[in-house]
Amino acid sequence: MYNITQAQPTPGNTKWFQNDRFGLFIHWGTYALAARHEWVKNIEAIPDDIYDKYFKHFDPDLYNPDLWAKAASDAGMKYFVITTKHHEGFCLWNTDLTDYKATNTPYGKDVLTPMVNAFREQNMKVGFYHSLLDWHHPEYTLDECHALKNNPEYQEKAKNRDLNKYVDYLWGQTQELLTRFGKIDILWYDFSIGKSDRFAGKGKNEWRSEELIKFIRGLQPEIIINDRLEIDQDVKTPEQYQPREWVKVDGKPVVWEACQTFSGSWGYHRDEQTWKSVDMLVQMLIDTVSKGGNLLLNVGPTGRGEFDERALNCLSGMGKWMKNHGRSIYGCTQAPDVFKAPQDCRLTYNPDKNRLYIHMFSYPFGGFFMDGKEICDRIEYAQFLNDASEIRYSINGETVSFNIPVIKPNVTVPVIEVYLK
Ligand code: FHN
Repeated sequence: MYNITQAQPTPGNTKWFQNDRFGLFIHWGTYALAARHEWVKNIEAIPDDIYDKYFKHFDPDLYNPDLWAKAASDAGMKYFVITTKHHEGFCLWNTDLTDYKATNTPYGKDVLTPMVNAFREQNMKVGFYHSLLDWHHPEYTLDECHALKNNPEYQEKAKNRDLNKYVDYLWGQTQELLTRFGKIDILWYDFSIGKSDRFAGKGKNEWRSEELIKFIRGLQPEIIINDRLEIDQDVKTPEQYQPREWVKVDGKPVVWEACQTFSGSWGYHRDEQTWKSVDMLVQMLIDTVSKGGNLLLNVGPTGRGEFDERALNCLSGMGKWMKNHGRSIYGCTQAPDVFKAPQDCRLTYNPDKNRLYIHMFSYPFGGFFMDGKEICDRIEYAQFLNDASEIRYSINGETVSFNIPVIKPNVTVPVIEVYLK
């Protein structure tokens, strides 16, 4: 039908990924008890023996991953990515390779297996985030991002470490994660560090990324791997901003996923107030898909094992919109260039159904127009997506004039679904 922009082919299976568009990121670890950002150990340069209090009090007695998965599914999310281990080194599963794990806390149980099962119950794909950084491992060397890089005692303790022993650990835990939990759809490593005046960097040579990627694909051939091993793989991962256009590598469009927080912190942050409105979140999702991308939105669960009220409100607000508008997101992508978005609108397009979706970020008074020969030639029928109520229109020259009601439909972002000839 149309020559639409397509992402470059990928080694992993990104077909479902580019269809599903919308996922949940979860950052959960000992930092949830500090409740003031997942980088708290770094921000406050907390020595291990003091930071240990969070390990010793990790007891999420209200943890019920079925509730998490239901909230995500009801929000319209189709996959999730969980921090199996974040930078502080704490592991959510019963790994054989360290004692710094959930099973050794007062909670005493593996929290990863029930989580994977709960999200699969909701027919959601499974992604594992895994930190390359590790501020707890005895062989992890100091670098520009290390929590204790300025701690003289720790500098002394860390000076003869062998990073290769840590990288062997990284490989070993990767093997555990990719062989103990069934089919894993996404592996989300995080992140490689540039060289600084004081410290060496950690990148593809240190992680042994090329061999690691081969190893991973040998274990899970379809898996999607992100770009943070310092070798581009299946998906680019812009973070905490909205790209202005389809993300490109060497001038060619690629599969991309923006990861964003609801508030200013990935980990649970009790006192952080910069929570995005549902309007803003819905517009971010639409804007992302209008540029051919995915959106991975993050929740930081509490130390009791719950999504807090603020997160649940965001998820349910998005779910309310997605319930009636999901078909302008799923299976959709950037619209063909021949269609020009009306003012304050974003377009998405479903190539299989040949339908165009006009997302109205502001609601005009008295008239709504779309210019261009193509829309005039190809429009066959139009309706509000939320209630399938017809939107009548007239064509004058090369402009379609939509006859929209004065009162905006009671939805976050009204969408006009245009059937094309
Ligand atoms: O340092 C992490 C941060 O805590 C968070 O996990 C984000 C999520 O993409 N990644 C790193 C910052 O880029």
